Amino acid sequence: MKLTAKEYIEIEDRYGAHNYHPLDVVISRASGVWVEDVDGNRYMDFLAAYSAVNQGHCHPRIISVLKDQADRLTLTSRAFRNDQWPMLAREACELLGYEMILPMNTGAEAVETAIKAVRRWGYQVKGIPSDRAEIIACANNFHGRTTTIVSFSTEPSYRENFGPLTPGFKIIPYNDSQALEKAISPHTAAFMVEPIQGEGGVDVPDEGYLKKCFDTCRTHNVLFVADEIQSGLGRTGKMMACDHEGIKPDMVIIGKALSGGTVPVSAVLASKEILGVFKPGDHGSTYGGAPLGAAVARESLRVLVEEKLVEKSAELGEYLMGELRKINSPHVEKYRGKGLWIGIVLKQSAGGARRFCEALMQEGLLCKETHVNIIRLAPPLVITRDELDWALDKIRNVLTRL
Ligand code: IF1
Repeated sequence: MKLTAKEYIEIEDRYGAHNYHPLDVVISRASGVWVEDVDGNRYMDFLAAYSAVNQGHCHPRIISVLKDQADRLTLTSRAFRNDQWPMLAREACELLGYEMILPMNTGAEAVETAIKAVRRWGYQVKGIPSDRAEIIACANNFHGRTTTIVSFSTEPSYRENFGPLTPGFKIIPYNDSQALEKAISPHTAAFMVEPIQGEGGVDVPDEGYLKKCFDTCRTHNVLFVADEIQSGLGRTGKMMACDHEGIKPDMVIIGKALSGGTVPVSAVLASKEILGVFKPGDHGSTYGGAPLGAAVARESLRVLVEEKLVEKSAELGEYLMGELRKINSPHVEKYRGKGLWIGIVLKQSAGGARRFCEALMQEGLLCKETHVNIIRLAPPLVITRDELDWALDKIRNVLTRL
């Protein structure tokens, strides 16, 4: 039964918990960079579901594999084996250059997996006294919403009244490699960092920051763990954001675009020494490594590579940044980002980013504010130059007219 947007919104607000404050657009279909609402209005998606649809909405090749696998085999549990997970395991390890991979579903589950792995590595390999392992994370991080992960969030609303919180985490300022050097102790198992902070407002650290942290971790036998759930898989113009600094993390966490916006698939990749800490039965999940997700993830990675989406992100991202920087707007403090991932930092006098996102929605462009005064731009990597020019017109319009 087809309802009006207003009716959908009323029903959602009546029955759905209000853990979000979404824009009032009710989307019913999508393809590529375009989405359509229930009233037939078309919008260009400049959020890409927080980089989960890098391959574009409903990519034909990915959907076709999803349908085909769904008709054949969706779930075996890991009590038995299946013919999709081993192939994804090999293809992902070869593509990203790791010995071993552990599959999960959501990003948070993969981050939790990483926490368990580095702690156990700390006790069993590094020799940290039992229950004393520490993990260092950065202020303004975002790594997920579980109670353990929010235990090291610095965003009050993500953690208050969710206690008692999990101990064993130390917070240092982002983009300060000296702070890492000072924070490391003999009990430090790992340093977990987003190569670019997404929720932090597409906060790009100084050139060399990640390399310095990586070297410091090496010196002190601390694992360098990169959360590339949002920054990875082409978003910044490299396959992994850490590639910009030529470093290979001891452990990398991926998710979102790994399954091209269909079913949740996430994973942790590392050496045999690190992932070898898990013995049969120590860890897992019902859908982790399921054939449906594995088949879709295999195709999502193939599309990324064969359609050269990483190169496109670099080339079109550079073009986008160049064009944005030509806009003479009284509201913009600065633009920052890498590849097709850009944050427009507005001045305090601009009155917050939400009203700009609402104005952009009126112009047919969907994007999301973060941290009050930052507009986040992250279109699917399949965007064409013409579509980018269309979006630039809207952005130019709003940034100069509002
Ligand atoms: C929300 C943003 C928030 C992530 C990184 C792990 C996860 C995420 C670097 C967890 C997820 C999503 C979650 C969603 C909004 C969005 C988000 F950063 F992308 F903008 F919240 F901060 N590491 N980010 O970005 O992955 O469990 O969600 O699969 O929770 O509001 P997940």
